Amino acid sequence: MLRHAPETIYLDMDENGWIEVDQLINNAKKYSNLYLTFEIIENIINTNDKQRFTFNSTKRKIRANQGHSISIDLQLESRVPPDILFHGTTKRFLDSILEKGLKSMSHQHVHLSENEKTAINVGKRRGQPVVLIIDGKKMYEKGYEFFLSKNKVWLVNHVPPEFIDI
Ligand code: HQG
Repeated sequence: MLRHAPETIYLDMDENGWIEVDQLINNAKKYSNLYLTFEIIENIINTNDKQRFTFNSTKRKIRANQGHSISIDLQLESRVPPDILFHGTTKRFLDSILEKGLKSMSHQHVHLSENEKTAINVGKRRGQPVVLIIDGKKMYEKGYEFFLSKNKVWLVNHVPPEFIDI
């Protein structure tokens, strides 16, 4: 609901992905039978394994840190990426990726990580994992923009094949 389909429970998401916590609590109960309280939400934010969500400074609003499929502006500043980044995928996508590059597919961005372990886990979700090594340094030098989400996922719009190694 915070990343893909806020309309399913009639959430008013602003252009930066924020939703009023009170509305989330009320609408979750009314339209989805999901029981939430402020304490439950706070607990999720603090303990979520990938730190997917965050409060604004007043704790009256909540949003996902990244991973949206809907078009919102996280207002991230572009950053200098590490020289090497990783992307986890699976074998059956390889031919297409090596031909067309990494595309954002169902998400707003291509998701990259600083460590290989994360990429292995991401790839495992889809079958036998394959880890792609991305030349962040060369991409940056060529003018590609990189963003770092609050939960440390590197985001980029596209990775052309010439920057990808297996
Ligand atoms: C692949 C989860 C064919 C790409 C994870 C991936 C992640 C191509 C899939 C986060 C392609 C897209 C994102 C091309 C890319 N041809 N296949 N040209 N370009 N692909 O779900 O990175 O739990 O949109 O390799 O842990 O798998 O939701 O991206 O396999 O961090 O927080 O197409 O989602 O995080 O899949 O996953 P996705 P992803 P959360």
